[in-house]
Amino acid sequence: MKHTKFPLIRLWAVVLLGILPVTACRKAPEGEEAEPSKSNGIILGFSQIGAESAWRKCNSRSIQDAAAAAGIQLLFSNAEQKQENQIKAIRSFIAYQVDVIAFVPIVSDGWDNVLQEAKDARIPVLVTDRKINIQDESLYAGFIGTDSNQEGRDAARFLLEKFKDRMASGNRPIRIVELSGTVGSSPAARRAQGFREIIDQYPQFQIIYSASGDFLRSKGYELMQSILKSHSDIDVIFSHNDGMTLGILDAMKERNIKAGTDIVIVTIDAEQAAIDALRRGEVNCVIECNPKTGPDIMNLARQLARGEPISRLIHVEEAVFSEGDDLSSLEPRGY
Ligand code: GYE
Repeated sequence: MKHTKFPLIRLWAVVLLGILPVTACRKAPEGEEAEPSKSNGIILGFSQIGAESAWRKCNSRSIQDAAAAAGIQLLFSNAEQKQENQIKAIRSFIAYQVDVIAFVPIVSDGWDNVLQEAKDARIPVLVTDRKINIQDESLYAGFIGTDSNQEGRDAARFLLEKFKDRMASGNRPIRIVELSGTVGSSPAARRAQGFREIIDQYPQFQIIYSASGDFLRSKGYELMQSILKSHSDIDVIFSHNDGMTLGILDAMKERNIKAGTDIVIVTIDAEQAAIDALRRGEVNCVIECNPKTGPDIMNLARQLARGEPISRLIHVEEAVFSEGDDLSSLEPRGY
C-alpha cells in the first residue's frame, strides 16, 4: 500500500484536522488485552456526517466494527452536519495518502472539486448511504446504500392499500402532511420523489403541508406542534425518518391525539423505537432503511485498494413492516 514518504504530513493530517485514527484491533475476550490485529495495510479514510439519529449512530458503529474485524486501519471523521468539515476531512485523507476514501455526502451537490483532487491523487472514492450529483461520474468508483426512491414508493403503496375502501366509496380528500429530511440531501429529495411518483396518480391524495425536520426528533416535535395548531384535518403523516416521527408522537400525545388511529403515520428507518410504536398501534407502517453497511463497505474498500473495479450502484436489501404483520420473530433492531 502506498504511504507518504513524509510521516510528518500524516501526523499533521491526523492532529490538525481532528481525524480519529481508529486502529484495527480485535475486541479481546473479557479481561484479556486486545491483541492488535495484523492490519493488511489498507488505510481507509471515512467521512461521516454526524450523529443526528439512532440510524446514523448505528451506521457509524457498523463501519467502525467492520473495519476492526477486517484489519483495516480506519481514519474516521465526524463532520458534525457540516459539508465544509467533510471537504476538509477528505483533503486530509488525501494529504495522508490513504488507500481509499469513503464518505456519506450530507447533501448531494458541491463535491466536484474535492473529488477531482482525490482523483488527481489516484485515491479511489466510495460514496455510501446518500447519493451525489456530479458532472464527472468518473470521480467516484461506486455507491452503496439504500434506495430512497423505493422507500418513498413503499410509503405511498401502503397508503393506497390503507385507504382503498375510502377511495372506492367516495372522493373525500385524504390529506397528507409530509415531514422531510435534510434539505438538499438525497434521501429527502428521493423519498419525496418516490412518494409523489405514486401518490400523484390519485387526485384524492392531497399533500396539504410539507416541511423539513432535518431528520431530527426535536424539529419533528416543534414542527408537529405548530402544524397541529393550524391543521385539524390531517389524515396521514409521512415522516422521512423515525427520529422525527418520535418527535411527532410526543407532540400528538400532548394534544391527546391518538397516533395511528386519528392520524395514520408512515415512517422510514425501522429503528427499534419505531417498531415498538408499530406494535403499540401508534404507527401504521415502518419502512426499513438499513444502516448496517459496514461489512460491505470494507469488502468494497479492499477491492478498490487492490485496484479492482466495483459495481457502480449497490442497493442494500430492505423490508416494509406494516400494522397487522406478525412481528414476533423480528430480531432486535440494534438501533
Ligand atoms: O433515514 C436518517 C439519517 O441518510 C438514509 O439519515 C440516511 C438518513 C436516515 O439521519 O435517520
